[in-house]
Amino acid sequence: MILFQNGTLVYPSGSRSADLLTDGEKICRIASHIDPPSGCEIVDCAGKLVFPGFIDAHTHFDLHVAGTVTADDFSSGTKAEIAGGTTSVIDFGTAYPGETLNEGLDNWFRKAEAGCSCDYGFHQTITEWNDSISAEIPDMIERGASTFKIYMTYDTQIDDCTILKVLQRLKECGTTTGCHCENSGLIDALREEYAADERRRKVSSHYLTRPAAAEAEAIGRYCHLAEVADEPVIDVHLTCLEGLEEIRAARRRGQKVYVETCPQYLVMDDSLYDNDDFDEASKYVCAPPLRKKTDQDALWKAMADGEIQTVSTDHCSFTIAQKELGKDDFRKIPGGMPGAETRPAVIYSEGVAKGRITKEKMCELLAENPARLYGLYPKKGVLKEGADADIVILDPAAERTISVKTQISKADYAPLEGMKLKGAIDQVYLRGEKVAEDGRVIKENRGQYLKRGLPEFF
Ligand code: DUC
Ligand code: ZN
Ligand code: ZN
Repeated sequence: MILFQNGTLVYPSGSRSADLLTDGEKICRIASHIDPPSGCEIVDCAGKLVFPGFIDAHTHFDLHVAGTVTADDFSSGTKAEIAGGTTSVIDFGTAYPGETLNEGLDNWFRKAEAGCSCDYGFHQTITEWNDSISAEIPDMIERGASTFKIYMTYDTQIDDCTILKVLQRLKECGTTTGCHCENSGLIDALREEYAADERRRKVSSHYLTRPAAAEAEAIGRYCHLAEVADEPVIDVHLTCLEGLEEIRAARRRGQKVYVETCPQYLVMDDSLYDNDDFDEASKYVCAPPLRKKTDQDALWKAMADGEIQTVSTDHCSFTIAQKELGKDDFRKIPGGMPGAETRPAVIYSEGVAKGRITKEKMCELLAENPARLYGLYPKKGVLKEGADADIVILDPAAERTISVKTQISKADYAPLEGMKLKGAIDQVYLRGEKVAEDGRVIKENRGQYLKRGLPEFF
């Protein structure tokens, strides 16, 4: 048993000073004062914030992209996550064209055999549609990969006709899907135009060929398809005000649209691409791309106002050498960046410590909402009797500086190198066991598979 004494326990509805007792893998009691049972270990949390373990519902570990594979597999990716306070991840399994959904999921289970240091689950990506794939949706739910992913761009994209059929089928099965929303045709046309001119094959063309309009149009279309299917949907990695306006319009029509954003869209902007040093500028290539400071402000406000439900990483890491695959042509730069170990600390420092959101809102965005939306609640996402004892102790008085030197991710750069953070993730417990302290993993490979239930449409 472990007794966490004198901490401030954080809940979306408000925080409370209380003691928390664990028994094995579970939280067994929460009260304003708990007398230590004999032989129990005591953790003094005075002056600290006690959060439920954070959930990262958007990772790409061991993913093949642009002729290469992400720097992080499940082993290094989940170590990075747990070190930073994330106790559960949901990665995007993919059934590529020609594969059954079951084969795609089997493949992701094999990837996770690399060893997981936090608990892990899968969404399943649908890249084609026919009667037999439709018939496999209940299998995915039965196997715990109960939510899905679709793309409106990349070679994994499906067209509008297919999206509608997918949404109708998922509605029948009581679940939903996230969607990568970007207008593929618009982007392809601009990429061809820019690439035709050798002087415009540089990194900055990446963001200029993926404008906010491409994202907003796709979000609007996705929402309208969902309106026809009468299906709640999830927009992953929202980056911009224009896209948010489309979501507001859908909600005014009475639709349920859940929105995720990521730290990179909150603290970095597109001026980072306007750098003649290829290695520097290409670090930030991801899709959708970084936007403007005005978009960052709109996203922070939307988080505070409850218009955004979750903050995940979209962790998709590459080394500088891998980014150099696109040295002569921006279209060949593998898209994505690392963020697994910094997400909670960055959201605390840039969000809570700067007064943009409350700590209670942070708890909602990084723990309770993803747990509810992705079928993990109340096992995960909340400090409650009977819940898993996934506990993160955050020291608001500590200060840290982000550096690649202490990074666990195999990306050999930190996008936020040198950023000074107020507050630090002090200790991390996974199902009652201390697994990380002060950014270091002290127990590896303790992660278990999360067989998730159906989403809760709150
Ligand atoms: N965007 C990226 O930048 N990388 C991986 C997938 C995605 O949608
Ligand atoms: Zn995406
Ligand atoms: Zn992604």
